[in-house]
Amino acid sequence: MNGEAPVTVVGLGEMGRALADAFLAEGRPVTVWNRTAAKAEGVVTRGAVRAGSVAEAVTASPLVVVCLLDYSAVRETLEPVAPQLHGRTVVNLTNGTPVQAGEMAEWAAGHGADYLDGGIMAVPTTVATPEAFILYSGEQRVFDPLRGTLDVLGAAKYLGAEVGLASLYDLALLSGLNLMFDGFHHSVAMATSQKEGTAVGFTELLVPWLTNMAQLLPAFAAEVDADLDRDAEPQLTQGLDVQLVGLANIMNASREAGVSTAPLEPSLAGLKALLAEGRGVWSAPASVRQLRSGPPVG
Ligand code: FVH
Repeated sequence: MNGEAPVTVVGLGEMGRALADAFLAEGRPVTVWNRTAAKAEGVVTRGAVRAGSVAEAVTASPLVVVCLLDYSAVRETLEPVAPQLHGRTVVNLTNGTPVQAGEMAEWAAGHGADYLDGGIMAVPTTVATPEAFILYSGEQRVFDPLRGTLDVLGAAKYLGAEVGLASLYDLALLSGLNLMFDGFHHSVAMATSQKEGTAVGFTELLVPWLTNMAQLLPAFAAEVDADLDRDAEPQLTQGLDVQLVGLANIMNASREAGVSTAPLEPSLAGLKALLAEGRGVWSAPASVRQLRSGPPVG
């Protein structure tokens, strides 16, 4: 596909508009459709063509990029135009689960369309900047010719043919982010429980602390891989007794400060489960194994 190949963007929410703008900025012919037509006004002013219907939108380009609220919205939008998708490629950047991605890929294949699933690791303001990257999965023969086009939105990272991989990694990355924010909220609640404490002053200490600690993650990750591959003995360990005393101190200090310990309860349950397995030390592989084998909650 060359630099002038047209592209259709279905969905002009915050993210869809950013995607359409990125293609427009590259000088590419862009056709757009959104359920609420008024949201197309800005991108149309900047050069996009507003399609009068979904059918008109998908037939305007060989590549149809979809970014809607969820997969139900995607199905609701694309099902009526399934025949028109034949011979085209759908790149679905809507947030969803690996199972939903698999079902969508099967549905697309059943209608003669190629399909890639994607996970956007960016916010609308960082689309098309060096900060943005987007995960893709699906058949490599579909991804390879589109890499240059998709790179316009943010570095295109191809994860493999298993179509659920992009959403799995997307959601796993978001899980890391959510838990980091939970930690931020809890630690700020503790630090600001004294009248001397300010969130800004505390965060000046938290950011370098977390940044330094994050440097350890690749070494932990290598031990997790070695454990999964060949049951290797981890070297990066700490006594469970030390961990439990440390966590009890954090929780007691939270209570003393009138701050909920709820965000810390899963950590406590994890350490207790390792103890129940007869382990004397904490290690990243043991914690990951334990989470992978634990009963699903909720
Ligand atoms: N915004 C972000 O920072 C994140 C970054 C990472 C990726 N996410 C995912 O991107 C998808 C879209 O998110 P968004 O930010 O564009 O969301 P909204 O601005 O709320 O726009 C939602 C669009 O979905 C359309 N829509 C909703 N329901 C339907 C439906 N039943 N049929 C057709 N279209 C539907 C909505 O249309 P309208 O309300 O304007 O008519 C918007 O186009 C999402 O998966 C994020 O998780 C964004």
